[in-house]
Amino acid sequence: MLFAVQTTIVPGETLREKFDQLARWGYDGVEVSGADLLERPDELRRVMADTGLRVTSACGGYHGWLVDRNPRARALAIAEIQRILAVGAELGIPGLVVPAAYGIGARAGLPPARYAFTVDEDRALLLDSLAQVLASAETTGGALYLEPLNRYEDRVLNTLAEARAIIDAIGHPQLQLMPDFFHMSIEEADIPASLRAHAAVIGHLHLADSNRQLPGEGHTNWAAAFAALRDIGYRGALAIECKPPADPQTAFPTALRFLRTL
Ligand code: LER
Ligand code: MN
Repeated sequence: MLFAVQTTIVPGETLREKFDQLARWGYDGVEVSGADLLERPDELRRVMADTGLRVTSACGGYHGWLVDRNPRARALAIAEIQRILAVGAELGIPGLVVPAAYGIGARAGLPPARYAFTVDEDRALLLDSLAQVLASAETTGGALYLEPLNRYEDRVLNTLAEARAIIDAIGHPQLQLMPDFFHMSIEEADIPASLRAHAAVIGHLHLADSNRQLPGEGHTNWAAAFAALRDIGYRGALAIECKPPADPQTAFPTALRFLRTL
């Protein structure tokens, strides 16, 4: 397993400072923003070559969403995601993390909540967007890691099972599942059981504890979760995406030591 950290939560002004910092702490890799691939691919290529750190993935960093009621915003998301995958494939970055949508509505579920959308319409938009992205990804290469978010951040995909249904409906090897432990701590009844159930399509993972702090700082049962990952033979990357710690110089090395004990 490769342990990575998102650049957004690592101290440093430049990509190089962040990569150097992660290498000093002993992490295996980095999750960059999709914006790095769109806006500074040459700088990223140089930093990757100089530090030897693996870029395990990109996450976000484009405009609009795959499910967006504004057609121009959805078209922009599709075009930028296609471009990120193409540049990523050139740089040897395996894939991009994409939620269906972020921050454009919740599915809180308690009465008397009412919604100005239907799940079927959202699902149709998602299937159409993914088909367009995958059509170009077949030529360029690069995987799409589909990420369910908790009900307060995304109204479309909240559970691994909901994302799996989309992945199965499309049935494309470049479309894979991206479980995030923070979202799972809200939405999954049994995290290890869900990881086992969807093992066949997991391409990447996000790490944060139940309170979105570093792994080891909340009440997630990490021993049980990693037992499941070991049992399913997961050999990919796990990228930390959490609230920036108050004391990064101590907290990030402590979290890595904790993860390695698992
Ligand atoms: C947002 O909560 C999140 O988990 C990100 O990974 C969205 O892609
Ligand atoms: Mn995430």
